[in-house]
Amino acid sequence: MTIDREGLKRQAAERAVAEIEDGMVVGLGSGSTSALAVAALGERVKSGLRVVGVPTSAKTEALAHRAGVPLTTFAEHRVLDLAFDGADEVERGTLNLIKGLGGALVREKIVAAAAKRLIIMVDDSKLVDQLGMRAPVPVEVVTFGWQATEEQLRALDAAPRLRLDERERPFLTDNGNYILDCSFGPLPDPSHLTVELDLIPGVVETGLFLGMTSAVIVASETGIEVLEAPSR
Ligand code: A5P
Repeated sequence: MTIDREGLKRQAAERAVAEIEDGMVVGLGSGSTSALAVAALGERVKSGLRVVGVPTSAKTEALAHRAGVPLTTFAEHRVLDLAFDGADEVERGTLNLIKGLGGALVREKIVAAAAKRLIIMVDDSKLVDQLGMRAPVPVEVVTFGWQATEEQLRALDAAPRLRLDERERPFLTDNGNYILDCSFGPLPDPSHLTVELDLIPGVVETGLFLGMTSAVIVASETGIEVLEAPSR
């Protein structure tokens, strides 16, 4: 029997949205799971919940408008009460993440860092024993001299690939940058790698989200499990 991944994502999304309380400022993630959460939040707003959201992408902004979720910006709110988002990989134990296969990693990381609580929603296929086992690490780079940046990534054995859009042109992020998807393989020391990547000129941000997660809501065929982050 095939697993209903969409149904699992919906369950995780609804569980995350149940944590949102009246008056909260909420970071709205990007990707298919976050889209379901924005829709669920819209339903709660229609029933009287008062919240404002900070979207992590133009796509999420449009979805929030459609769902009737009022929006705000960092000009009004520098600290968010809670942010919800999906992930491409979640490392068991540490709850470190790889994010950005949807291309919104820079804004997602800014929102995650500004949130008192970051709730990640996944189905169980995203859980891994070590980051890098399934997904590449997306690295957002400025377009100027991206080939030189790529060369420096190659020197780190990243096997970088310029991300293309559906028309085979370079994929442009909401920030007007490119993404190089870097396949390092399993990452025993992602903290060290983050430092190395951040030192490369032209690198804007990476999809390694380390020590940011508060909790992960995992939906599987056996039900919902909430993994709380280890105390830091
Ligand atoms: C967007 O840039 C990503 O970080 C998404 O949060 C991630 O790709 C998960 O997406 P899905 O919810 O579509 O699996």
